[in-house]
Amino acid sequence: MIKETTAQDFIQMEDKYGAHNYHPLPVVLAKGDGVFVWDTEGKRYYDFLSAYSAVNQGHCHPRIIKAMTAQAQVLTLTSRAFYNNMLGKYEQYITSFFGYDKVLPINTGVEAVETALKLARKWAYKVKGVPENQAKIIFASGNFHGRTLGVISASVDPDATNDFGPFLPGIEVIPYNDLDALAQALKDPNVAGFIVEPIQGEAGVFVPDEDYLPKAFALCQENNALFIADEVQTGIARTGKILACDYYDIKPNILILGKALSGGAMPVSAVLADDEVMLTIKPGEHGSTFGGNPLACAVAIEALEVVKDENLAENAMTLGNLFREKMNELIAKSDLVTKVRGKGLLNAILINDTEDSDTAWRICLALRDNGLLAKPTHGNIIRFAPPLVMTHDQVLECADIIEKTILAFKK
Ligand code: IF1
Repeated sequence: MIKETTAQDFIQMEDKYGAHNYHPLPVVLAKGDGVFVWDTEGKRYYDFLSAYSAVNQGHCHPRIIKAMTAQAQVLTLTSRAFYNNMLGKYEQYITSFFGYDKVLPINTGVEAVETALKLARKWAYKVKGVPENQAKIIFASGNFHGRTLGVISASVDPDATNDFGPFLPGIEVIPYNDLDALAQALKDPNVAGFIVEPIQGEAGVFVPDEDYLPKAFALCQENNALFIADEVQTGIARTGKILACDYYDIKPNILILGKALSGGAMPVSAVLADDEVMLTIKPGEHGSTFGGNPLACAVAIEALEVVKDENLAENAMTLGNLFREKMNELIAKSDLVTKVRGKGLLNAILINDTEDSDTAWRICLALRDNGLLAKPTHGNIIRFAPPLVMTHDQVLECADIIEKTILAFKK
């Protein structure tokens, strides 16, 4: 009799054969469809993490999978050594979709961030006239832009930086949501740009003051510095608009996208900019083997078409308001939850405990038992970010699950 591989077996295999660079919630998933995922025992859960906003369109969206499997049987990768019949079509589509002259296609979010930083430096030397190797880039404290040595050089999180030094020079970190600090930093004529998340996801879904982003954008314009928006997590309809920057009518000089650009089917990221910035990089100065591969082009076009056709931004806006309304009702009933914050369907609740407590973790274990998967971003903050294809009734059902779990929870 062949022994059935149990969930515990899968966990032990990962422990034995995989790097220990994560601490996953103990659940082993085997299937995803829309807002649901199923574990190896067939138990169904609402996915309230959406792979950190990569499956905004829902797990295994049929249109995206159809486009992917069709292209996969024809041509997946040519490398950029040659032209192909998908890249130009995708480039025309995505630059028109977001309103930019050009796109530099890449793969993961952090590669897109690194690409944006290289573009900003190149522009600083070639256009702004910053002296060689003197370019500076301003980051916001509490940022999360990925895991490469370049971007962790701007991190203030010890877990992201300990024992990974030395770090990249030419970086200045200022407080998030602080316009005076930005104005002061921009006085340096060698500043190439300011990179910022419209909402800081990993930091705990920090929504800045309403005037922060528009005034930050204006300060950058006044000081001839590039405003660089990292919308890897907030983009693609997550916050109730196609881009979080759309709330403020600002067009970033450099726009960074990832995650849901593929609907979670495969790594697809992109950097968009107008010619003055984008054409500073010449042939042979930057690239990637898989950047803009035909399979990614087919997937990304369909993923964006789904966002448009299914009105996912409007849905995220409406259901996000409903979700925060229900969380505020819960806050009135429980002293365990003290605040809810977010925009659209990127939200988080604050738990009444210290950042180093395991309360939020234990609440997520209880939520798992009640059929909803979420993960803390810190010991006292739980992020709630379901796929944007949720229905009104499903949001109400999930709010009930969260309320039931919180009210029954013993610290
Ligand atoms: C993990 C965090 C979220 C991002 C923003 C760039 C990237 C990310 C605003 C890099 C990636 C992911 C990474 C993922 C968990 C998740 C995350 F917890 F790590 F911080 F969402 F908040 N800019 N965020 O959020 O994109 O290279 O990963 O494609 O497990 O590290 P990537």
